Parts: sequence; C-alpha cells; structure tokens
Amino acid sequence: MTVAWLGIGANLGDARQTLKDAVVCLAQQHTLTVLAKSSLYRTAPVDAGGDDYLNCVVKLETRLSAHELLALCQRVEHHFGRERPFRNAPRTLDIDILLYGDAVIDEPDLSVPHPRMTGRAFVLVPAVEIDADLEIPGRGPASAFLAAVADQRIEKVKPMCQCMGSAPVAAAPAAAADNGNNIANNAGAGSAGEPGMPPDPAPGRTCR
Ligand code: A4P
Ligand code: MG
Repeated sequence: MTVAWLGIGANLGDARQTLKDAVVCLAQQHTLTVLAKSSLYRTAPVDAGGDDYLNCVVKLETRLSAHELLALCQRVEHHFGRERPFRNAPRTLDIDILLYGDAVIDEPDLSVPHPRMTGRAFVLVPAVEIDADLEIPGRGPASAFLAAVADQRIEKVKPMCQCMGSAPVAAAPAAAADNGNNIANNAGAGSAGEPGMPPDPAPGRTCR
C-alpha cells in the first residue's frame, strides 16, 4: 500500500458539485481508500485564465502503481467531461498526482512530486490543512513554501451544509476535532454521503 496525494481542481460548469462528486467517485474505487480530504478552496487562476477555480486535496492509500493511479485519475476526469482544447484551458475537472509515497518519478507522462506544487497556494494550503507536517520528497516540508505563495488569492469555501455547525458536536467528537478531514473517523464515509462529512442529513435537507 502506498499513500498518495491528489490535487483536484475545476473552473468550468458546476465546479463545487463536480469536486464533491469526484471525491465520492474516488472513495468508491475498490483499489484505493480515501484517508482525508481538505476543505474546498476558491482560488485565483495561476498561469491560466478563466473563472476562479475550486480546489481541494485528497490523501489516499492505494495498491495501484503510480501509472495505474494516473490512468484512474484520467478516467475520472474523462467521466466528468474533461476536454483539453489548449494548455491550462478551463476545465470541468483536473486530478493531478501530487505525491506517491516517497517516489520521485521523472518520466514523460508522469512527474512526481508534481513539479509545480511548491509554487501553488491552491495545492499547498489544502495539503497543509490535512497534514501540517507534510514532507515533499526531495524538497522538504510543504509548509516551508507557503510564504512564497502568500500573494496568491485563496479562500476557504464555507460548507453549504451546516450540519456540523460551529457549536460543539457532542455525538461526534472525533469528527468535530479533526474538522471532518479524516475519512476513517466518519462512520459511513463513501456510502452514506460525502466523504469527510457526517452521515446523511435529515430527510428533506441537502448536504452539499
Ligand atoms: N502528468 C505528468 N505528471 C503528472 C502528475 N503528477 N499528475 C502528465 C497528473 N498528470 C501528470 O495533464 C497533462 C499531462 O501531464 C498528462 O497527460 C499527464 O500524463 P493534463 O491534466 O492534461 O493537463 P494539466 O493538468 O493542465 O497539466 P499540468 O501541467 O499538470 O497543469 P498544471 O500545472 O497543474 O496547471 N489555477 C488554480 N487556481 N487552480 C488550478 O487547479 N490548475 C492549473 C493547471 C493552472 N492553474 C490553476 C489550476
Ligand atoms: Mg492534470
């Protein structure tokens, strides 16, 4: 098993819904286990045009090889209508492999750690949200690169579902303590609602 990290982004169509659905789609793959997901972030396009992006980061565990994981990511992108009219074009869904264990891969179709991740707030901020001590193989702590990207606009998206609220959640102390990032702490994740979110909301309510 290898722990891998994915960067997910979208700025075309209903990006919020797509990111949510893409994480659910990943969580349903029998070849991997989603361990944690970050909050959603609204981010200014970096080296790209178009609308603001929504971005998040997912940490997972998999028995897929790095290339098999890349192929899976590309299948999921395709499923959500990804087209590539030109470089850095607005996209319905982009899933990049940020890290694959301690591997350093430099091949034509796969570079890991993702070569541009240390210069991007939309990757660093959500990754450090999940793990403040995250190490990037060959480069050092992810948090050490945050100061250099402080000028890139990024803001956490407030969850539309308020069922976690800001009030103490007596029935779910683990989920409350980790802000819902740790999928393993959330009973029913992957089958009863969004991973990282508590189980389905009351009937008639939308948890989105
Ligand atoms: N490839 C090589 N390494 C990897 C990897 N680690 N993960 C190859 C995924 N793919 C990798 O990818 C192009 C080729 O990269 C693939 O065929 C694969 O074999 P792509 O998904 O078609 O295009 P891309 O993602 O646009 O390419 P790239 O170079 O990863 O783009 P970037 O640098 O990630 O930029 N601004 C904001 N705010 N938020 C964003 O999400 N994204 C980009 C994309 C630009 N600006 C952005 C955002
Ligand atoms: Mg990509």
